[in-house]
Amino acid sequence: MHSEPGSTKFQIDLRRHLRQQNISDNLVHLICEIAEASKYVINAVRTGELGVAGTSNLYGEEQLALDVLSDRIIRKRLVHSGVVCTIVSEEMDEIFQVHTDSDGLYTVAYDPLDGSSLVDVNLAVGTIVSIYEGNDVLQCGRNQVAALYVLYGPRVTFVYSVGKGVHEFTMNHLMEFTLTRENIRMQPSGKIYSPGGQRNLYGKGVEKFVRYLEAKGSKLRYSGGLVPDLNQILLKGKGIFMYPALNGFPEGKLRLLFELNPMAFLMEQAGGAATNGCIPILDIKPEKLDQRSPVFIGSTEDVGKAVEYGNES
Ligand code: AFP
Repeated sequence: MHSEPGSTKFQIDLRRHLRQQNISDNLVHLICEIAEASKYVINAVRTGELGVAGTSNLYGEEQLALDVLSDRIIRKRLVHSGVVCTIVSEEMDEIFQVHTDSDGLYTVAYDPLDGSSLVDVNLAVGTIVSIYEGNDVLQCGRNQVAALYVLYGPRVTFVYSVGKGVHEFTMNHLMEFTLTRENIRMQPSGKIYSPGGQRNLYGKGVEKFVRYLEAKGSKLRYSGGLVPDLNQILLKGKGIFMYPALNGFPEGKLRLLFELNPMAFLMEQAGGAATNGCIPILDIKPEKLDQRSPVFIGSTEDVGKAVEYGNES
């Protein structure tokens, strides 16, 4: 079980916790720099200009001013960290090479403000980050050395894993991240489901899976923001999020490099599962930066059922 707030672990700050994970000083520094950058993103989310930027992202989608501002904040921090060789962002059209030599340095893939279109209706949004060694941006997600997200909700939380469990930090009144949950664990099944995409475009198998979930008493919880929706399942320790293949959209919507690989890494580290319906998300070999994939992610038994139903003819 993970530790509850109020225990002695409550006072551990992020840098101290990272140092206990037996990882490189460069990786400790990099993750702390991302945490620092998130404090400026918070300010942008809370007070920044809303509206469109007049540009489009890697996927050809219209960018909001907040997308561009958040991306610039994080990228600048990564470049000046001194430990990043390569950067890819959902909001940038191409790979950003910081150093040609990758020895001891990291590649960072990130979505600076996932769900940004929810800010103007005051719903929670987040930053999602994937970290790899070396400068190959198309590695399988299983190669990640770290994954994390920052959730800008009623509280600001920072959830990370470096392959040794999943841990949550909460920002205090001094804007410091202190440990609030350690070694977050998933139960094998749950009664929350988070179904993305238009229901009328679901395949027959997925439709039957949703009816199975409703028959077992699962409740629908869906905000349209991947970070808060998955954070709810992770922190409650049960349930399933899905954004399946849709009729006409066989790859679904969610982005492999910037959303699914980091979230799948965290979920597997918490004892959950993440699949595209056939193989684990983390085993998909990316072919292109803007690759999308269907996803079922959460409690192992629920994900297993999704695969069973999905494979029904
Ligand atoms: P944006 O970052 O373009 O707002 O998309 C957010 C997202 O990728 C992810 O956060 C949600 O889970 C998903 O889209 C919601 O998609 P639908 O609006 O189609 O349900």
